[in-house]
Formats: sequence, structure tokens, C-alpha cells
Amino acid sequence: MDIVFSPDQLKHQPGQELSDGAFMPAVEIPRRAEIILSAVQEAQIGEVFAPGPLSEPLLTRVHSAAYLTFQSTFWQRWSQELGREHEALPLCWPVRHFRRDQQPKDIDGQLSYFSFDAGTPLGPHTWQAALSSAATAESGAKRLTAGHTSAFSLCRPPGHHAAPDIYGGYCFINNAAIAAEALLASGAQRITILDVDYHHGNGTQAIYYGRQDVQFISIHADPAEEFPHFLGYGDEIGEGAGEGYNLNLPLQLGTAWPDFADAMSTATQAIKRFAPDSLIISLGLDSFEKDPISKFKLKTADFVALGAKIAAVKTPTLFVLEGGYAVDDLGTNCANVLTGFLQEH
Ligand code: Q9C
Ligand code: ZN
Repeated sequence: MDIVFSPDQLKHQPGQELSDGAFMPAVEIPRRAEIILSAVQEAQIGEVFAPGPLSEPLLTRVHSAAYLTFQSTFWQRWSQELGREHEALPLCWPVRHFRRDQQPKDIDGQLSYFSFDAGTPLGPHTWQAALSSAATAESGAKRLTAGHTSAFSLCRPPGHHAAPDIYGGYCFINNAAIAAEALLASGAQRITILDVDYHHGNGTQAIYYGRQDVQFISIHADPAEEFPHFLGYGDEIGEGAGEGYNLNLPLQLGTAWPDFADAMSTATQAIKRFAPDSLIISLGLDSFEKDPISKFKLKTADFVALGAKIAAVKTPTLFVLEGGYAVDDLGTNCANVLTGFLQEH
């Protein structure tokens, strides 16, 4: 299995995030990617390749023009117009009675307009790293198009919380959607994105909610109890042409492998009915028992079983890295998923 990774992804170096009502050290840090890179090399999963440049049209198929303008010019405006050198967080959102049809002109207003949480710092090289992460997803997709039966896009920063015009949850560009669009642009008819990150993939759901060419399935902590709090319930089934192509499988806090495995069986049956040309796994490793911000109970050995369950779908598969913050165990857990997949493949 080829592995795609770009060192430019390490340039996003958030210092602090707002979490639990206080500034805390950021958990979505470059070390995550470094530890996974060495573990997958150690486990001899495959050869590591750098991605080519991101294809611009893919970006505009996933994100709005206004959002891309905001992100690509943000740091210049923040630092030169406002003279701010510290990383940026939004402060005020258009909830309930506010209007959201007016895009503010000022930078702080726009920061809020294009975000949904205060846990996702924007720094001087955040956008460059996000573009590299998206390029890493595209290069992985190209391997499936070229006939490989699997690939691993070691993406960082992650992507599944990013919607067409909103960043948040440590995500800026929806990497799984970039990969899906790359596959569709190369002739695929149907793609499934199966999101096994502990958190609901609200951004990916938003992108594909009205579409029937991309099936979205997410296994995650019940949003009534966990971030992102406002999406990810079981009654969200898609709308219009997309009705029936969105499947949420929320699980209670404390879920261990047996119940997670049952949800995986439900997911794989739905995938087989849809019969996609390719499968994209939004691979979050934050379902791990020692994850510092999560409350599921998967053990290191369970990740081998997770990889085997994914292989049982018997469809060309691209793994796209999402969350996972227990840095010391992250490499082993990631290598275990890929090893479990390759053993059954
Ligand atoms: N006190 C991903 O896993 N913060 N994003 C939660 C905890 C947001 C996770 C606050 C977690 C975002 C890609
Ligand atoms: Zn997560």
C-alpha cells in the first residue's frame, strides 16, 4: 500500500486552543504525523511518496469561492492590516435570531462567519499546510484511479469537520471530499466515505447531504453528548436526491469494540448495497481508550480488527487520516488498522 505524505503539512503549528473554558495546549500537533509516519514505515506498510501539487478545480468543487478567498488571504490581512502576530480564534457566531446572509467586511467578523468553533487556531502557515494535506488526499485518490487496490493519505491537518464555507474542529479543507471529487473526476460513478473518527464528520455530511453519487456513513459519539454537538443524529438521512445516502450511527460514551464492531457491520452492509467504485475511510484514531479528548474504549489490538472489517468490503480503499490525539500510541494504532486491512485483503 503506497503512503502519501508531505513535510509541508508540519508547518501548521497551533500553540493553544480554547477547550473546557480555558486555553489549553493544542492537541492537533505536527508530532502526530511524525509518529504515524515512522510507525507505518517500521511496520512496512508500503513506500512513502510526496504528493504532487493540488489541482485547483478540486478545491472549488468542495469549498465556496468566498471561503477560499478568506482562507488564502487571511494571514496577510491579520498581520499587516491589524498588526496582529498571535494566532487567530473567532469570538462570536450568528446563532438563532442573528442574520447569516450578510458576510461581514471586517476580519474579526469574517473569522466568525467562516468558522464554527474557537478550538481551531489559524496561524501564519496554516493554509499552506492545509493545501498540502488536501494534495496528499488527491495523490492517494490518484493511486486508486491508477488501479491500486489501496493507499494511505497521511493527511494533517485533518478535514472531516470542514464544510463548503466553514472551518473548525481542527479542519480547514475537507480532505476526504477532495479525494472523492478526484475519483469522480476520473470516471468513478459512486463513492462511499465511511467515517470512523470518534467525532461526527459534520463537514463531509454537509458537502454530500443532497447528493446520491457519494454515500456518507459515520460512526461516532452521540452528538447529544459530544462535539460537534449540533449534527450527527440518526434521523439525518440526506435530503432531495441525497435522501437515503446519509447514514449516521451514533454510539454512547464508553463504547468498546464489540458495539463499535456491530456498527461497522451495519455500515458495511449499507456499503455493499450501494456498491461503490471506491471506498474512502475517514480514519480517525480517537476512538482509542487513552485518547485525551475522547470517551470510547477501543484497545490497540481492536484496530487490527477494524482494518480487517474494512477489508471485508472488498472494494478499492483509500485511507485518509483524520483525528487521534494519544500521541504515544497513535503510530501503533494506525499501523494496526493498515496491517489488519492488508492481512485480509
Ligand atoms: N474539550 C478531529 O478529531 N474540541 N477533531 C473538543 C474538548 C474539538 C476534533 C473540546 C475536537 C475536534 C478531527
Ligand atoms: Zn475526531
